[in-house]
Order: sequence, then structure tokens, then C-alpha cells
Amino acid sequence: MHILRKPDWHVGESAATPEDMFLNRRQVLAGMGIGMAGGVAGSLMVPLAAAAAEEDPSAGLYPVPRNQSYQLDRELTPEEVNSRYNNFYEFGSHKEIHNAAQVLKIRPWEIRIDGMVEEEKTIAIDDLLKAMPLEERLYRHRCVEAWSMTIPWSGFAMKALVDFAKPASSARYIRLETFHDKEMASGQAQFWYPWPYVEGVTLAEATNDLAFMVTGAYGKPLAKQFGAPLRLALPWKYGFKSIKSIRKITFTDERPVSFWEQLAPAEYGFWANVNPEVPHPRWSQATERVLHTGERVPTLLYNGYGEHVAALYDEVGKTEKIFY
Ligand SMILES: Nc1nc2c(c(=O)[nH]1)N[C@H]1C(S)=C(S)[C@@H](COP(=O)(O)O)O[C@H]1N2
Ligand SMILES: [Mo]
Repeated sequence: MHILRKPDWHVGESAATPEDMFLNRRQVLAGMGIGMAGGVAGSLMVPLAAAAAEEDPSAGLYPVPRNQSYQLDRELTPEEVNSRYNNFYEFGSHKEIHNAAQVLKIRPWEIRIDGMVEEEKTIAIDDLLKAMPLEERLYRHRCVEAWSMTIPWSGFAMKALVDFAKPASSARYIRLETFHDKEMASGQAQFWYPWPYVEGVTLAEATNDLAFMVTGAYGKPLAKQFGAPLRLALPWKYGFKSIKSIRKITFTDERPVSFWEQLAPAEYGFWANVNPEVPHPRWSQATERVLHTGERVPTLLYNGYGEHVAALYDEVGKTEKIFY
């Protein structure tokens, strides 16, 4: 997001990359039942997405039925484009993190549900997947950096997760937290960031139909660079709200302070609803670059999802800035 100047002594993520990639190739080979005798060069031929699906125990669940209520007004972004242009600062503060992210260990993966709930609990991702009604939705995604894409996410309504968690009536917000492991994720060794990545929504936002917990994409388990095995999709908000690789879900009556809000509160606020007429302090939000075609198209209020979500902000919009 270019909001921080790197200190002069910063060596860059590239220092850690070759080793990460080597380890990953060994994992991929092992997962495919091919020994090291086959040579590292051969493994370079393994397509990323195929490798990810191969080692994911949830692969048999996909594809899931598409929910036809969510239609797109533009083409789907091809998987090859989408899976090679990602924001995932845990693996580097640039877009080419898809190789580095393959070291993300996605099993065992437990999710802690705590705070103001009937009973705090820890659930393994594969048990959660069995308990939730999976469906596919075609969604738009608009990054605050003014690029956009479209994607077929698989997953379940965030409302189903809220029902599962049984929050107390006094809970008002949900705080979501990503894994924290700087041995695994080289970006988390960059100590000037406030790790772990945190995001938050109100309970009213979470129980809105559009809020979606993502476990797959393109008819397969979620590739690691997309934030496997569990991420959020809030398509009416800027992309940074859609937190990846979630480990902890806390119900609270205090408004969570997100990762980007801690770094730059004037630029990345709690609400972060998309609005073409409210520029970022350093650039316009009037248009966006479509990832796949490169064309510039007008940005829409609430990223085009106003009919679903505008009413959520009738009250709060009177007293607070809801577009940053
Ligand atoms: N944990 C975590 N979640 C994250 C981010 C991140 O750096 N770390 N980046 C966010 C931003 S800025 C965007 S635009 C989207 C990118 O999702 P994609 O790579 O699947 O397109 O993830 C969001 N979720
Ligand atoms: Mo973003």
C-alpha cells in the first residue's frame, strides 16, 4: 500500500525467498509422491493451483453449488491472473507473493471462537467445513489501491458462523485475527508492522447476506495466496477488510482496531466502504483498473452492492465517516 517508507537498512523480502521456494518444492514433491530423485527442476512444471489442491484434505468438497443471487456485470478474472497478483503482507509487501505463500502450513488448522459467546470453543477447519452449508458466489473485489477483480468464491455465509458461535446479546463487533508465525511467514519478521493482521466488522454487517466466509475459489479449496484455509469477503468494502488465513474470531463490545488502521488511521478506517466520490487522502477512488483487461472503469458506490448494504449505514452515517 506504499504507506510506509522502508528504513534504509531494509534488505527486502528477496533475501528469504529462495529458501522458502526450495522448501515448498520439496513439500509439493512429497505431496505428489515423487521423490527428490526426480530433481527440483521437474517440480517447477507443477502448476500452483494443482499443487495446492493436491495436498488439501478438503478437495473432495468442491465444486459446490452456485448461489445464483449474486451476478456479475463483467467477466470473471482468469484464475492464472488472480492467483499471481495478491496482497498478503505476511509473505511480502508486493503483489508477487504466490510462490512465497506456498510455505503456509494449512493443516492442522484450528479456529478459536471466543469472547462474548455462549461457550468459547476451538474447531478444526475440516470440522467447520462439515458443519457449514457451502455454496459458490461470484463476487467483485475492489482494492483500496484502485484495482479490481472478480472471482468465484466458495464458502458459507458469515451469518452461519455467527449462529454457530452463539454470541451474547451484548456483543456488537467481531474481531478477526490472522495466524502469527514469523518463522513461517517472512513478512511477519518485518517488525515495523503491527502483526498479526486484524480486522473487524459490526455484528449487523456480519449477519448481512453479503458477508461471506471463503474456503475455496475457482471450484477448489482456497489456494494459499488467497488466504487459505479461511478468509473473509466483504465485497462492498475496500479489499483490506477481507482478512486472510483466519485463526481467531472474537465477539466483543469494543470496536476492533485493524492492522491498517493502527498504521495509518487517517487513510484506512474501520468502515472502509467503497465510494468513488470520497478520494483516498493520496489518490482518487473515482475509477479502478480491471486486473485482467487493464481497462479503467468507473467505481460504484458500495462497489455496486448498495441495495444489499446501504441501509446498514443509515444511522451511523449521520455521525461518522463511513467511507474510510
Ligand atoms: N492477513 C492478510 N489479509 C489480507 C491482506 C494481507 O496483507 N494480510 N491484504 C488485504 C488486501 S489489501 C486485499 S486487496 C486482499 C487481497 O486478496 P487477494 O490476494 O485474494 O486478491 O486481501 C486482504 N486481506
Ligand atoms: Mo487491498
